[in-house]
Amino acid sequence: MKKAIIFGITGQDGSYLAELLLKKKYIVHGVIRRSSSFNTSRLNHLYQDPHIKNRKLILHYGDVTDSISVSSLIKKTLPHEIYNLAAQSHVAVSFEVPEYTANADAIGALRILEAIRFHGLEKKTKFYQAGTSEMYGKVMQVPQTEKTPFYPRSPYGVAKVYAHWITVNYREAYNIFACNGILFNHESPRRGGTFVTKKIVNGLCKIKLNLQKTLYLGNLEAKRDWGHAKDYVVAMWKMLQQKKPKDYVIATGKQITVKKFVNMVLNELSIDFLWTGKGMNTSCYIKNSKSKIVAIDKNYYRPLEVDTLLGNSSKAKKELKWKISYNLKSMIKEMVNEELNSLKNDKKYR
Ligand code: NAP
Ligand code: F7E
Repeated sequence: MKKAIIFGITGQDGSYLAELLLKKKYIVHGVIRRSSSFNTSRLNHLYQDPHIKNRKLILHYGDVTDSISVSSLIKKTLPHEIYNLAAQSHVAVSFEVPEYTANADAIGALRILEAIRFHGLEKKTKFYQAGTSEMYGKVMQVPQTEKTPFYPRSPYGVAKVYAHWITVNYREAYNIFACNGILFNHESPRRGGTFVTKKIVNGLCKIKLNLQKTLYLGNLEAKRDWGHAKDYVVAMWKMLQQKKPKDYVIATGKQITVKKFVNMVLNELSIDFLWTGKGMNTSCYIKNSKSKIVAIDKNYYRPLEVDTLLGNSSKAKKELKWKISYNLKSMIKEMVNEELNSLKNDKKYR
């Protein structure tokens, strides 16, 4: 029976990956951080009581900024596969907490790789590093491939470039089966509330249900290549099942602006709308009314922006036989439906 350990199991991707691996009959060890409030809501449906014999999902406290906890967890579990999804993953927040972001997102990867080497697990344990399109930043080529040079534009992007290269370095120096997934933005109903897609879906659903008047956003002109997290975790697993460890771009190959994403959500909610103004003065109204439903707040602009991202995942399609099952429309439909249901069931609003 295969054993995997997921650092970052409580996050969006961690929860989908845990589901996938449990379905494939893995024993899944998940690393969670101690928190004063529960941080396991995305895992509730998978949770198994510690008193159950032969349980398949086992949670451990740990933190990728704490070498000893990383090392002892790896020694204790002796996993066949390690997925490093742990990160301070918010780009805007990385400008506010750059040092912590570097510690967790850059050195975190090194700590795991060093533990594999230190415990002599180079031949047994495969490693996946959660890389990101943010490493391309100010893009040097369109669309971006595995060969496109990096030009990160945030402390988050810079930290992830270190994690990328240290993964390549340990692969080449110690023959560890280590892969970098270079994943473009991926979303789902489980996306954290401060990322733009979830924030838009949540805000506009509340407006639809008369629970909120206006949604405040930042730069509406940024273009992103948005896919569904459920499809993207399949690619992570596939990378570790290949004969040779390699790096892969995972993307849809389509991009739209944040503004167009807003339009698609409004259409899904059957709200007729009209945009007015430009730049900071852009607003969106319910058609033929004075209800301003979207406005700009300059606080949501970043010190530096990544203007456009578009991925080419031909290599993953060919070598991993990786396929996408969602398109943007079906993903938005799922996000909107789940949001409306959860708002309607939320005691706060009943
Ligand atoms: P997410 O929802 O923010 O989840 C991040 C996970 O990392 C959470 O479980 C979080 O724990 C954990 N974590 C944070 N700091 C940690 C630390 N010091 N030690 C241990 N765990 C820590 O992110 P996601 O969207 O699932 O993304 C997963 C990974 O892929 C991240 O590394 C992200 O940077 C990367 N990535 C994401 C995207 C995307 O579009 N989603 C694209 C490319 C790459 P808590 O729950 O306690 O906060
Ligand atoms: O922003 C703009 C913002 O925070 C997308 C992370 O998963 O994907 C994610 O990073 C765009 C940016 O994602 C708001 O300026 C406008 O241009 O949803 P986001 P991100 O920065 O692309 C990459 C691949 C990762 O690896 C990261 O971990 O939307 N935007 N108005 C806004 N963004 C936010 N958050 N909030 C706004 O109000």
